[in-house]
Amino acid sequence: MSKTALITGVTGQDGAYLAEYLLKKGYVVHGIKRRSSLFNTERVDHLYQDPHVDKRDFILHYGDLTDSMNVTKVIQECQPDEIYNLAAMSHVKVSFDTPEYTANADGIGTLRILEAVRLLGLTPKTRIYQASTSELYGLVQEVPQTEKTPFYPRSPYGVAKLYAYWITVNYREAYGLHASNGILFNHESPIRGETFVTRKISRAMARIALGMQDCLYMGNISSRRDWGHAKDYIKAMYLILQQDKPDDYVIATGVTTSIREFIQKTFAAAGMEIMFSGEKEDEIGRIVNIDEALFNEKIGKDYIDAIKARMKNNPVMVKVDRNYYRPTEVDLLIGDSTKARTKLGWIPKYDLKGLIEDMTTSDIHLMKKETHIKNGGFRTFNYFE
Ligand code: NDP
Ligand code: GDR
Repeated sequence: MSKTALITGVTGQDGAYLAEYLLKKGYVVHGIKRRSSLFNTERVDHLYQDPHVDKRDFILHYGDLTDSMNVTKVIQECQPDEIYNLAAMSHVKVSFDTPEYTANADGIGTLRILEAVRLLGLTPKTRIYQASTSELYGLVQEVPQTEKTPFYPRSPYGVAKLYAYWITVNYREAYGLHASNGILFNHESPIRGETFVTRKISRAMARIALGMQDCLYMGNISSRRDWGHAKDYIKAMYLILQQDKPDDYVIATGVTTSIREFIQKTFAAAGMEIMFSGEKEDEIGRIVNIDEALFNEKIGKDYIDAIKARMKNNPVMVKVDRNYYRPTEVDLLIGDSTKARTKLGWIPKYDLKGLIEDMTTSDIHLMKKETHIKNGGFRTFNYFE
């Protein structure tokens, strides 16, 4: 008998990779998608199955974590062996604009799932994974951060996730639910949301190299993150739910990098050397050197003259815009995932270089497609968020 999994947030970065991974393992995968005025399933369209086909193994349900009745109904319908609760308003900066909604979806949403499992009598059957986050550490109390490091969240998102973390622990202790937290540090990929910093940088690098964008406007580029690849991190989620006993695990690479360095590494991946000067809001990043062979290989010979002219006439490619600053910032994250590596046997395949290579290759390809569309006389759009 194949196992059944329910993934909330299946249309998101992690949900899409996890769905693909579980389907390959022979699972029947149910996912919750939100109703939207446009199709919003691009990341899982390759997994889509016609509802008229018999014996589907990938089934989408309309739903929303802010709706208890819906959450309970979907869980009752699919009777899952495993629930991966990945749905969330996941953007830290946006959570300052929508704090109440974020608390409802990210905090109480988790409670709705736990309570539904309990009330439906599924406690002995259903295991639950809660998408906890390194944002819980916020103003870090210890370096590196482990499962024992005290939390100090710094955003409405972090605070909502703090509730979700503890209610998961509480339901485990109070009712014996197999409910676990994965405290995942930042993880990225070619399908990362375009407004998160790594994807914003990777897209902008490709657009600038292809002459489609002038400048990359950034917020605080001094903060440091521990970045891994989403493909590695969804495997940790799966492993956490395969353990006999529920528990909480830090998932991280143990390497921390500043946003500034990430920009430099991303441009360098296509042969462009960026040098920074100035301070705070006056800091700028200029292109100071081009590795022609690498640029030609990654971007194409057709674009080399334009980038050389750019270096001569208008070398500033990165500027700071304080609108991207956050009211309270998380300055430094670096995780110690020894527990996950020893107990789960989790070993990530990607390092930062591999991650950047994967993201930039994909975004260069995507932006070249956009140049073809533009050259064909059609309009293309860019969103500066
Ligand atoms: P995404 O933002 O890519 O995906 C979030 C998903 O949640 C989307 O499918 C989104 O739907 C859905 N969603 C949002 N609000 C609701 C709601 N009210 N009801 C139902 N579904 C909703 O996030 P990631 O894939 O990057 O992250 C997955 C989870 O892991 C999130 O909970 C995030 O907070 C957490 N996390 C992520 C980390 C990371 O670095 N990526 C690190 C640590 C934790 P739609 O597509 O319609 O917007
Ligand atoms: P984060 O990711 O807040 O860590 O949350 P994000 O990529 O948004 O920011 C990382 C750091 O970059 C700085 N930054 C900018 N960020 C964005 N988005 N845009 C900018 O222009 C910019 N300039 C500088 C930020 O200030 C921050 O310091 C992510 C999300 O996936 C959460 O859901 C998840 O829980 C955590 O990672 C772990």
